[in-house]
Amino acid sequence: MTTMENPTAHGSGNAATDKFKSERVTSDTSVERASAIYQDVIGAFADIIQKHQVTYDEYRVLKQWLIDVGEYGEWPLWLDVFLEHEIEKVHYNRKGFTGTKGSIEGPYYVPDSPKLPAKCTMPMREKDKVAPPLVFKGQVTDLEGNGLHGATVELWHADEEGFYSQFAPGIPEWNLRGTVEVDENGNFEITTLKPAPYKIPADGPTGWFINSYGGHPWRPAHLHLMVKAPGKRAITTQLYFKGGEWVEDDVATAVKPELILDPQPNADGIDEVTYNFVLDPEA
Ligand code: MBD
Ligand code: FE
Repeated sequence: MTTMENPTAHGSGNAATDKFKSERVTSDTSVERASAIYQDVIGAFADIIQKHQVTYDEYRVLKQWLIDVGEYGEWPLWLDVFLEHEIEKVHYNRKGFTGTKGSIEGPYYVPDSPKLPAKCTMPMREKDKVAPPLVFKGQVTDLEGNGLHGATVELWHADEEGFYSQFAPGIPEWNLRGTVEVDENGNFEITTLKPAPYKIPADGPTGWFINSYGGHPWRPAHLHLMVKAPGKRAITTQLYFKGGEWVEDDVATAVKPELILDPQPNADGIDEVTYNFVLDPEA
């Protein structure tokens, strides 16, 4: 069923593809490196085809499916769910971070979200308030624990139905998105809501792919963050909720134990959690 309430795979896929295409991406990969990667990729395909004795029918289904993923605009979704975590691992290891752990960006980041003061409430609709409120506070510091004046905490997350603004119809543009400017000591205190788990659209090729191998389409409830400060390495990460559904079995393989929050009721009875972000110096 397609209604204004129910975003389609086509709709969210095409929105993510259009957003991605609006950036111009390049890489300075050498011919030698491209050749080495090419040979290994084709070699891995050859091994898989021989190991499983892949048939012509299966080959044609693959060809059709690849075409469908493109037509539904689902390459950002499929790639970020099934491959980005491995790229993120390389990024983290190669750069030797010792600060806060990163996690995947996913397909739904939008830059330049509205600026919010250090103590703020995320933009949300009245109807979003059926979700449990969450006070999310902390400090952005360097490796020595000094608060970082001038840092920003960009936060974006799904609503109580698991939908992201700008990628599902009928949601205000910057709903549950903001760029929080920390105070002079690096502190922030954000009131938001606890998002619902995210279900990959079942009516598109990524959903068909998951069904084909008997998998599930769920990501645990999560907050997306990008934390930046002058002279520091920016981090892209996600935070999860202890004991939440799918935390142990994320379809996108993006949960790390260091990134699991355990909010507790504060004096007002509202779930509250402190999480500090530690940024490495710029390379
Ligand atoms: C999401 O919300 C997400 O964070 C990722 C990585 C993939 C699909 C949807
Ligand atoms: Fe997400």
